[in-house]
Amino acid sequence: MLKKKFPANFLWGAASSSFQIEGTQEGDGRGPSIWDDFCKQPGKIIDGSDGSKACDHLNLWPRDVELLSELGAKAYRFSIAWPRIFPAGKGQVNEKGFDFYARLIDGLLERNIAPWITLYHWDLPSALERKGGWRNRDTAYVFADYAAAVVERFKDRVDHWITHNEPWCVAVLGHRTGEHAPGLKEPLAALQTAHHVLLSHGLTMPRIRSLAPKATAGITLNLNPAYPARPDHEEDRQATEHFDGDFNRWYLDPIFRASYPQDMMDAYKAEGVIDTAGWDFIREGDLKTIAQPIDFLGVNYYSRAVLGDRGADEIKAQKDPLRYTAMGWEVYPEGLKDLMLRLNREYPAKAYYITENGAAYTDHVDGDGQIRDKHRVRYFALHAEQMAAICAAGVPLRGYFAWSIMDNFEWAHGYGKRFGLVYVDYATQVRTPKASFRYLQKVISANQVIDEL
Ligand code: IFM
Repeated sequence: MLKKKFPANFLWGAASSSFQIEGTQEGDGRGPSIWDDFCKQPGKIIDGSDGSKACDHLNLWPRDVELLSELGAKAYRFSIAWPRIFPAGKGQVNEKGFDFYARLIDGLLERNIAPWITLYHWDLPSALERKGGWRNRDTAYVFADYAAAVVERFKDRVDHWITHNEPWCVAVLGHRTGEHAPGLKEPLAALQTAHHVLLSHGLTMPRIRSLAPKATAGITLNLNPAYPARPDHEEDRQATEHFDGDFNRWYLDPIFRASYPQDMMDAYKAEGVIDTAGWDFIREGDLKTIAQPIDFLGVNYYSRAVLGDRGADEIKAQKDPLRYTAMGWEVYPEGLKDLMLRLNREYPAKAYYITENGAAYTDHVDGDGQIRDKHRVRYFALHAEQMAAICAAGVPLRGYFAWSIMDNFEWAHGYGKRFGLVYVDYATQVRTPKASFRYLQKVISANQVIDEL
């Protein structure tokens, strides 16, 4: 039997990110970001949409704070849009940007909701992209200055900082597969980006420490436990090891061990990713900088990866919402436990937080206006059960942020994939809590897993 109660101080919250919800109205002084540019390129966003309106959170934030409060959230994880603070990435400050976040932070504090700020959730100022973006080492230093300016401004009110969200996505989706901004398909650029993003994390940590000595700070990684489809096949086992190296260890090792995994360095070289300049972009001392002590590791968990041929039945199962979400991601709550036990063993941290977890499903608004998203309820219930077991196993898992407080702009998928606890009618901007919102509300208030409603 799984133990179903959560520890007394378990932190419950919900998450979002700037570009996905704010809206980028002209006239507010915000500069363009790589995502504004990317959305303008034909064919990049499935439904041809962009972030100009999104959830209009820039204006409707008081309602969103009310919803967080109604949910019972003790914390809200959101990101600051870098180009809203520094429209050109550095130099001139946009005070209106600071004012917006100050209002939001104060609104949260009035309701006893702790702000957890992510400093980078992908909206790089376009001006910096023109100088090479994350391929350019200078960006790491410019990021640390931007981050320090934000921490300096809000250190009296904000005690929790996350430097980056999901460096893998920034590096690989943005620079290797081209699915995300800036849309490059250059494997070497992806490795350079990963390194400079991690370096910027390492440069920023001591800045946070000296500006806000009492604050806690860390980084969020998206991690996917990997499994061979056929454990008795050597090729599946090898593919699993490679996936784990590329997706998980490439980020965990530098942060926790001050080194890149040697097997992956060899693999990238063998695959021809590394050119004649070799690993020049990794300079002496960088890894020591990256491996700054962190107060917590943020973990974004959605699914697992299975490497090798899983057979025709599994392909059919992809249509079954009990098995796969609308993103085509397998519902595999056990993976969360496998992952957290492994992290605790191999990459021990003072604390872990699940900084994202959730599911996209096609929602229907019933005749009575309700959204009975039973598959999402089930998804949360199954993951909550695993979390209770993870805590009971002694892993210092201290909190959980559901992704996402509301439906929003799901990057290259546009507005078609809904992850929200709250349904957003994009035409009217009316917000309606879904059944999953009510479910999580009960879990939070009881601080224990509740059987599905
Ligand atoms: O919407 C994203 C979020 O921005 C980063 N993590 C995964 C979510 C779902 O794809």
